[in-house]
Amino acid sequence: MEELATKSKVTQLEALLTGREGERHAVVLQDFPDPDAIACGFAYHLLAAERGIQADLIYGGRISHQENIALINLLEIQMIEWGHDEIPSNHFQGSVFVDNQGTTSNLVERLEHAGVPVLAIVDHHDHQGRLTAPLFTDIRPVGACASIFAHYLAEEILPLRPSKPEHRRLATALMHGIVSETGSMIHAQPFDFTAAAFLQPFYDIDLLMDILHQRRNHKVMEVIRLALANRVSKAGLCLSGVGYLRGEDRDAIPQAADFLLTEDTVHTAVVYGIVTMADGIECIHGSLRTSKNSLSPDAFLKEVLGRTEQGIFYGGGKAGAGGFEIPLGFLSGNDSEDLAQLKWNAFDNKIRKKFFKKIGMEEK
Ligand SMILES: [Mn+2]
Repeated sequence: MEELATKSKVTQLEALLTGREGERHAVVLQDFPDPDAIACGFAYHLLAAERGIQADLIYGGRISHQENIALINLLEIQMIEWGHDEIPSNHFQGSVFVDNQGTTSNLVERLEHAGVPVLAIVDHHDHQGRLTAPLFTDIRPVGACASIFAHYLAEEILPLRPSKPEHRRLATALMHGIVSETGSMIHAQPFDFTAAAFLQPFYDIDLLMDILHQRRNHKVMEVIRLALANRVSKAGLCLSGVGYLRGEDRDAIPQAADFLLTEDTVHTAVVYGIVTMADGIECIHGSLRTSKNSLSPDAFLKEVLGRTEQGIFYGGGKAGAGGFEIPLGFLSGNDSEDLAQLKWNAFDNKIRKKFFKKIGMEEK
């Protein structure tokens, strides 16, 4: 079944890429790209390059996780931190969304404003309904988005050669994406295992080890300490607010959630904090991790947090993990210490109330 689906998708994707020589595409990653997204972007970059198309990997936030920095440095993957600049019209002839559907990228509105058509969406999160790509959409609930690209490669959309260094780097990136996205294959599905088996002859084991064995930096350790100190658990749900964080430290949040999930009485951990970006704009970022099979992070976060007046959900996810972003809008900005503390308390309380209410455990 999956094989047939992949074959027809590869035919469609080849048709999409034909006759586009000389074009420049924006490969849009989520604002805080993870290894799965980076690998998928790199895959699109190489298969587009083969057809004379330049594909730039762009993202609107930061890369802060030490493992991700190692990944792009060691595998020589070019990424563009777009920042707050407008996107000039005619700069890109199309956009491609990998490992996201535009709901976790602040570049979407600027791309729309510049009139850049959405050419393709390849993702493994549940349908988010924000964007449509009439020419090419491949959304499947598999363990890693990188597995989808590995299956495209197995169908020879770009025939891999072990002698080509960039092909070895691509296979290594995809393998790393699959491993990190599936909790070291524990949550992997048959589709992810066959993807990994296909990549095995091509990836570089030493490089993979180097990327995986990055140590945690001091800030991440501090956020984990805060997450431990502030955690409140009820009926297996563990919540922890870690207060204010700089944009470059934002990736400590999912790492803290991973850590809280290791407590034996916890099946679901949620860690959140107020992240301040360079221009003073603030936004609550949260990560959810669960080991409970019956809990859908996507549905759970949508029900708990709801959506904006524009109808966009604050959160979403996939099997085992999810995330949310709540912009503080008017309440953003550098405040006095007292006001900052008040603001944090208000959001912290509100978030805790909403989550505990959902599981029938109201806070006193
Ligand atoms: Mn992913």
